[in-house]
Amino acid sequence: MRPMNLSHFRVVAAVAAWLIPGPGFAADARVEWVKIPGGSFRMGQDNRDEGPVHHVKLKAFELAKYEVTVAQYRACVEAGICSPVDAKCLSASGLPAGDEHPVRCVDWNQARIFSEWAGGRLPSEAEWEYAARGGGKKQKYPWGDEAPTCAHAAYGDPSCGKPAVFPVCSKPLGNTAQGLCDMGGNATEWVADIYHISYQGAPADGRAWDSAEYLLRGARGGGWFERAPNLRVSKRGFSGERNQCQVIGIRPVREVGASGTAGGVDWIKIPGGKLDETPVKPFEMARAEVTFKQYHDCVRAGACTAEDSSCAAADPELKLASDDRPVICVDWFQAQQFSRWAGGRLPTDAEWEYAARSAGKKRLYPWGDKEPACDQAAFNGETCGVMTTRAVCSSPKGNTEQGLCDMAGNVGEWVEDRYLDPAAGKELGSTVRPHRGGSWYDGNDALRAASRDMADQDVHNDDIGFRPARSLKD
Ligand SMILES: [Ca+2]
Ligand SMILES: [Ca+2]
Repeated sequence: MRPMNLSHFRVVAAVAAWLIPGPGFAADARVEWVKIPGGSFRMGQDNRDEGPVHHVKLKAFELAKYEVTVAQYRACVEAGICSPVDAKCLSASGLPAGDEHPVRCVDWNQARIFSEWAGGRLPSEAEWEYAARGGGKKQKYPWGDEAPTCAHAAYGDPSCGKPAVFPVCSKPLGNTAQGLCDMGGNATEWVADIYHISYQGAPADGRAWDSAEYLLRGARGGGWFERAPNLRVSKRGFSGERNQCQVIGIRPVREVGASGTAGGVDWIKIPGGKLDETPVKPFEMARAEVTFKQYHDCVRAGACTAEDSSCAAADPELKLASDDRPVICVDWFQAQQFSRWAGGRLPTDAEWEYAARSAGKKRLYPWGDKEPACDQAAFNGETCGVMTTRAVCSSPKGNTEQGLCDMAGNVGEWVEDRYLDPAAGKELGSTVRPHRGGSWYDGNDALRAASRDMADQDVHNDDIGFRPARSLKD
């Protein structure tokens, strides 16, 4: 491990019994996705920050039917992925916060992390407005042009009583043509974009606008306390990225066919067996670490967020950011995004080690017990020359018996599980993840199949990448 990140430290361990099952992802999130057909539309209106009106063309996407509820968010906290909401903020002013009410008091990063856990991401501002217009229609409110009433939206009109949040989808008259609830009012909704004071220079392809003008993030749809004009589909709001306020909640988006077979992954079947005493079912694993080229295909498809390019380019003479080399500087969530886009998931810690030991054999390294040679792995070997990554699968003498490349060295690989403290036999922290196999920066010991390193799930490091796995259908 490179010494650049103090949140990392090495623990070498070989006991698989500490493993706990990975989080259940979308199954626990129970998001109801609504398909929004692609098209082009005129975004905004010529009024202060809502202009200039401009053309945006979008691919089809899927948006959550309703704002993320208190119960959905709690499932993410219980899975160890999301950080808890400030309960005082949620119940401030006597606002209700039952299971079916929209979660609020989440900052932008909490919203992003929930969305990724649910198999999606935060919508771009363009996607949000296109969806609020019932698929890009020229209309004033999510339901059409009719002025808002208490039956259309949870909002702050005095005739509707004391302003309050409602259980999601309580105002079906206000649904969009595709059936999205509460796009006007109830919780305001974070979007992915950095807020800009006009649309001058905004992307025309529906992507989030993420260049910095101010460090504010967009939030759309008005809210439970707002007057009627602020429910209009073009109305823009914003807040500080770290602000947890009583108003703003979450609605995730995902790519259509997010569980497809994209990514050009070469899947290798790994037969079932035992890792020491732990049974391992047959599964498939990517032959190679995911490359920069593969990862950038996912970014272009809008299914992955870009790697940290400043991290990847920190040592330009090492050429780490080459197309055919393993992608680095991606956090655990990005590794998950790509894996889902490719029709898989991250391997469990047990699957990874089982595969590295050529289907569970008792051996130190993928090839046996001999110490690594320079033609078996990209690693910190004394006689191997400049330390850097190699094109994936260019050290075939180091392959496993099933043909997996670079399970020792090149880049360390994120796995799905949380990290358990070997001494205490319990979680080290809900945000710490193992990564396996050692890297171009490590010596022999870290390359052992049983060696386990760890990092916070948010870090982007120049020696951590990943490879996906997928379950075999019965
Ligand atoms: Ca809303
Ligand atoms: Ca590796």
